[in-house]
Amino acid sequence: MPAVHVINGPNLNLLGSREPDIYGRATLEDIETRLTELCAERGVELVFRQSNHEGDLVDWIQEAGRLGAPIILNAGALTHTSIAIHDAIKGSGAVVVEVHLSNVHARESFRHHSFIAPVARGVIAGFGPTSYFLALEALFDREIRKT
Ligand code: CA2
Repeated sequence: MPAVHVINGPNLNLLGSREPDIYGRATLEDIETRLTELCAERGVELVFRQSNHEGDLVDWIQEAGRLGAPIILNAGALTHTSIAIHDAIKGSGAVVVEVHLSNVHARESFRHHSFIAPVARGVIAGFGPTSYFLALEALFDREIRKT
């Protein structure tokens, strides 16, 4: 069974250190730890990555697509700008759940548009780290053979 790939974009390495009123106090490492536990309970491997560079995200999406691995993707601000990520998802055929910690629709209008949503299987936003856990649950329920 392919691993679940979690891909995080620019500035998400800062989680837990700044803007706790918007993004909460959990660090990316806290999220990784909990996702690893949830995957272990189901006997599924987790690949968890973060980069501040768009090309890394494109490479990792293509890689997951080749492996037939589902992706939980928080592309950060690239969500609202990146045609390259849109094309990578479409071209790789990867199953993607787009996630956001914050409710992007309740924030500035430039966060309301996503280049990822049209090529994602689904979108979860606004629940802090729980957005990632809900995305994993959705993948287990809909995309990954149950153990
Ligand atoms: O809500 C989300 O998960 C976002 O993807 C986070 C992005 C933002 O550009 C999106 O519109 C919504 C920003 C990630 C930056 O995270 C920081 C965390 C702490 C301090 C500074 C930035």
